[in-house]
Amino acid sequence: MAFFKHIPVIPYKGKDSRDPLSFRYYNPDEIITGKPMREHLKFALSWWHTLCAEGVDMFGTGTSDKSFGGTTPMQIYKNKALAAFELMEKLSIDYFCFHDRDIAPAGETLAESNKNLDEMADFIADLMKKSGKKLLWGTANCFNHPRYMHGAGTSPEADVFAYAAAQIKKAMEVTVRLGGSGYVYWGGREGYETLLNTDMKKELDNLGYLLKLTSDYGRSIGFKGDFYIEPKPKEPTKHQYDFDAATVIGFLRKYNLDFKLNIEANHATLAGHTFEHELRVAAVNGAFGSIDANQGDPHLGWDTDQFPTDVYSTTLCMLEVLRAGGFVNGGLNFDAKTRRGSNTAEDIIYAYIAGMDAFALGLRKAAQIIENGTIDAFVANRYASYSSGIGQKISQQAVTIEELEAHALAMGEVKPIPSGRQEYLENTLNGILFS
Ligand code: XUL
Ligand code: CO
Repeated sequence: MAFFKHIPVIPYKGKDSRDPLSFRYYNPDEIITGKPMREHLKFALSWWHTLCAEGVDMFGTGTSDKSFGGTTPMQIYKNKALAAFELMEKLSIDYFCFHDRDIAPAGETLAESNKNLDEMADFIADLMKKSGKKLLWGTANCFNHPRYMHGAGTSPEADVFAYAAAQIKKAMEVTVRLGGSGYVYWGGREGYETLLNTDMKKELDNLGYLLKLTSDYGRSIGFKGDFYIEPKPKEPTKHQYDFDAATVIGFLRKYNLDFKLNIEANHATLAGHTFEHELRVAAVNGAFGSIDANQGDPHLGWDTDQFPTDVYSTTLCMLEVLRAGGFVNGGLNFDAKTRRGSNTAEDIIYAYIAGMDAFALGLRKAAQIIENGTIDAFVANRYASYSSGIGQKISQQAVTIEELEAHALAMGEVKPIPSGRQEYLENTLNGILFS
């Protein structure tokens, strides 16, 4: 069964192509700095936006139908799966990501939901075998149902904690069964609205414990991939505990969790950071893992999950990825949806082409920035004072406070401090971007 019959397999036609159903920059098997583009980028389709989101917002109902011709719940979900694999084939996307409730309908009870999930996991496993497509990561949706209104691991109700643990256990099993290389925790409602009703310490301790219990369980059933927390500062709660990369790293250390981070562009900007800042914080802490690729709108203060088209941002992102050594178990998941008014099947295709080409161009440009070397050389030289003399001793952390004092007293005043050359560097970047 084909749902995108009129859409061909999207070919790479090069940068001068005027065919809107072609890639201009994404050439999956082309080698860039030693490996094929598809391995650098590891694009993933997000099941929830692509196969489930119908364009509902707080002012209106859906504008597109995602039942894919199905009439019963299981038929609808099977058709979603068929559509997902057709899309991945036509777009040359090698991976996908899902929440448990994206791939199978919730039942009346947890047991029934689990049964539906098992049936769909078998169905998807078969499609994976036939197509060679892979699971980048799985997760559990512990935020949508009313039972999670005060959180899952951070709920004041112990029964909710237990339900969430059981739901994550099952999602972990399905992720392992489908060979997932990652498991994501996005703390959907793990946060608070007012301190007046909140025991913050208990909530954080419980959240740490839920992550410990469920990730230990994942290891016990043979999960070899990475666990990730996906930071987000707000939305739906006023204050989410996983605020940003730095906050999450502190949390992981406190609760002794061996996790990495899944950095999302729009969450970074909601936290008042750039995307590349969050990636750098993850990398310098050994926690760079995976990416939710999208972009926000600077004029709207919420998580708009737009397909990423800002090449300046994709370039700086891919520069961080290359410098971090590339993806291991992670990849670029398009946690992005078409605008409510872009409601046709073609719009989904155009959106993925736009996002994939923006990242493919970003990768090409990031590789050029490294090859060009001007920016790296500038940075290395900027810190050259730490390579000899007193600076070298500081770098080696082998200096006494008295030695530093003697050095400062003897110098009189520090010699003129070199410029940071920000504008020159920004122009250097533009020179590479627009060459
Ligand atoms: C929500 C969000 C989620 C996570 C997975 O903002 O980003 O879709 O990526 O739960
Ligand atoms: Co996300």
